[in-house]
Amino acid sequence: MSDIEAIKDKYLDEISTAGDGDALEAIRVAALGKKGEISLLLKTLGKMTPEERQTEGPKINGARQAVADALAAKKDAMESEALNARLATEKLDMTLPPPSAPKGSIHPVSQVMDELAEIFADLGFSVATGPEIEDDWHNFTALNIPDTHPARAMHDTFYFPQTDENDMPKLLRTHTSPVQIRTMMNVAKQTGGAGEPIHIIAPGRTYRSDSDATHTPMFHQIEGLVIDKGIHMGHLKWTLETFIRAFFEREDIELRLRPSYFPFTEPSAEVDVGFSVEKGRRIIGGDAQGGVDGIGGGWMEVLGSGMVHPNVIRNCGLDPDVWQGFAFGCGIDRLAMLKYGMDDLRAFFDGDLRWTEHYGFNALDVPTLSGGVGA
Ligand code: 2NL
Repeated sequence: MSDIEAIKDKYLDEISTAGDGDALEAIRVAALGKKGEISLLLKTLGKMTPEERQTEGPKINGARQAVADALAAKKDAMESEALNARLATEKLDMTLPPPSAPKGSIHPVSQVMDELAEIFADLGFSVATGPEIEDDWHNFTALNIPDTHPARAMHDTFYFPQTDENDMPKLLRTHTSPVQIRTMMNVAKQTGGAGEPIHIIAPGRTYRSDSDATHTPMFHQIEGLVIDKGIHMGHLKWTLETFIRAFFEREDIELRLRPSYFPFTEPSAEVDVGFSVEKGRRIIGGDAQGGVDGIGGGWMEVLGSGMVHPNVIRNCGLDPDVWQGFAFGCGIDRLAMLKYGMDDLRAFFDGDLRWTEHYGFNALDVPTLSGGVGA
């Protein structure tokens, strides 16, 4: 056997027993690298006689090719062996839950608004919306609020600077009532003043220049309006009772209507909800008159309401002798606090992620009546 055959066999032998990629690479460098044994042999071809070259050339080139082929084949074999080993040991368990992706949460105010929309949809109410920047007329005048009413004073209402004296003063709505005003006016317009029944709720942002532990300059309100024929206080009380019981998810909640005054309703009533005390905490519902000496129960004011003032109906272009109705209003933030147990209103609007993560709701937990609102 010639030298070149021996060299080739040596490398093929080494290749066949190489244990890993590093060993294989070392063999490649030793044989076919720049200063590799076979590379050096190839260089000797130049100094040979043509006859020698004719016999040695094919042998050396054959050896180079054989070693290169063996290296490539061994590399392939190693790789498929490694892959087979992984396939044999690694398993993907499709039944495991997927890794959790970062996700946001639904703010309690949004959750409560969705709950309210769901509860009132079941009673035949639809959701109405309108602009947050309003004018004097829709926010005050149409609602029978006289020019001298303290609610119009600068300290309560955010007014925009007036650029033109002839423009109506613009302001941030102080309640969502202008939404009902606009709805009634649209109905009057579309029916040529004849009118038709209205059952709406108007949830949304409202603004007052007020800021302390229980008041933020921006807060959320929901108002409800029913306009129909022969509507009376009994309809109002039943509707509020049904709403409050559905919202707090218990049947043993008493409502107490106290005579009150609002310019836009007559008669007007403030609505108290009965609470009881459990483990030192006030719980909506239960025996409001239980306990001893007023400890163990009581009444909490949560709503304002009344029969829509005839002037308001008339201001919107409808005939108050034909159409009557009731209306109510309450703070959404307060409802959320009472239901979900937050005690500081200001935290609602601080934007602290720790708060929203704690009190927020899963986006897939859409409130439904069948699932228990807020379940
Ligand atoms: C409260 C009192 C109330 C209304 C809002 C209303 C709206 C129209 C006509 C008549 Cl368009 N009334 N809304 C009525 C009574 C009370 O809210 O204490 N809110 C927090």
